Amino acid sequence: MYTQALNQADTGPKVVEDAEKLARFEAKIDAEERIEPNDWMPEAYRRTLVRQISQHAHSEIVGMLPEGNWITRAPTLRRKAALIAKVQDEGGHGLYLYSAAETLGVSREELIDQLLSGRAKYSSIFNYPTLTWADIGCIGWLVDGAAIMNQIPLCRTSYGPYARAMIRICKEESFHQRQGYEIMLTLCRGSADQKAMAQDALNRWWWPALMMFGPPDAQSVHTEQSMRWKIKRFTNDALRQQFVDATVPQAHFLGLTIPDPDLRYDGASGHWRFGAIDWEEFRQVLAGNGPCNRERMEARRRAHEDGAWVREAALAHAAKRRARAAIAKVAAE
Ligand code: FAQ
Repeated sequence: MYTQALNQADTGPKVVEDAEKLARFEAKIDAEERIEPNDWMPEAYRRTLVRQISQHAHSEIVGMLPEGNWITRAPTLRRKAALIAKVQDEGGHGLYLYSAAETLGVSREELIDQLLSGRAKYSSIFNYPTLTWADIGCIGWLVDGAAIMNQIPLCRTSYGPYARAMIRICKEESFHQRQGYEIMLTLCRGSADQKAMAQDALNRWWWPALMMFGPPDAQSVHTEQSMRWKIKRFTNDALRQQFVDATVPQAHFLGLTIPDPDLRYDGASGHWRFGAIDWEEFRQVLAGNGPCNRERMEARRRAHEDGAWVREAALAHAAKRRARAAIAKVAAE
């Protein structure tokens, strides 16, 4: 497969050794075995994983902001407790994912620096504002719903630490999705104003949720290679379709209208066919021009600066412990 990429004419010992390593790596992938941190892997595989896992981690951390905005305004104590737990879970997901990325030889500092300097991406969805309480319902229902659709297959991704991290993350995302749907259900069974608020939130979150799955397959730079390496198990378009098929009946149950005049059920294929996505809006959000890009990055930079004393204190504590251990060792000798 990828071995063909090596220069066939060059048969020096290094090249032969690399070809053997590559063949062993490919055989493992083909046999559905996991690649572990100490296994040899092609540099491009390592880079792809660092990119995807770290962007995923950044998304979880930046993703805490839109909902964090509503913790003080949750309508009941029960809603507040659930929302705090959800936002904490997202912080936890970010930390597992940074740890998984670190097993690939990149440091946490480097990854955070990539985010704060604007060199690393995070999910487009978190650049939209949360204007009403119904937006919190929509984030759980649609954003976590889309995240689950994308992430369940990642439990079988070929890199061991990433796959294992995803198992717990998906269990928690499932709780998140249900709490969001339950908020929507409560609003839709409430007053006419509450139902209108739920519809308005759906109108604003529907299309950005579809964009979460990434560009169409024909324009996706990484899908083909990532599918061959079994990092990704499904293409962006396939997952987007699965999400639409699962979500449209849920909207109908709520009595809400999906804001897409072209949406129609195709009985022959069993799929809900949807209208054209505004990819220009997606490009703009990725370029930093979404409604909240600047605000989100500013909040993360401020949090990083505010946390500097914690990092410094932890390092000073670790240095003291090391010094004490060194003195105790000398005294014991
Ligand atoms: N936003 O060639 P592809 C969550 C970039 S977690 C921004 O198709 P790939 C939990 C892509 O990085 C949500 N950028 O790329 C939660 C690439 O740019 P690059 C995050 C995007 O990697 C819920 C370029 O476009 N989930 O929601 C987006 O094969 C509620 C070309 O794209 C994950 O990260 C986008 N939407 O496929 C938290 C899951 N889409 O790197 C709080 C893991 C694409 O070359 C509240 N990641 N790009 O500069 C993946 O499955 C994949 O990375 C995709 C993209 C599917 C996101």
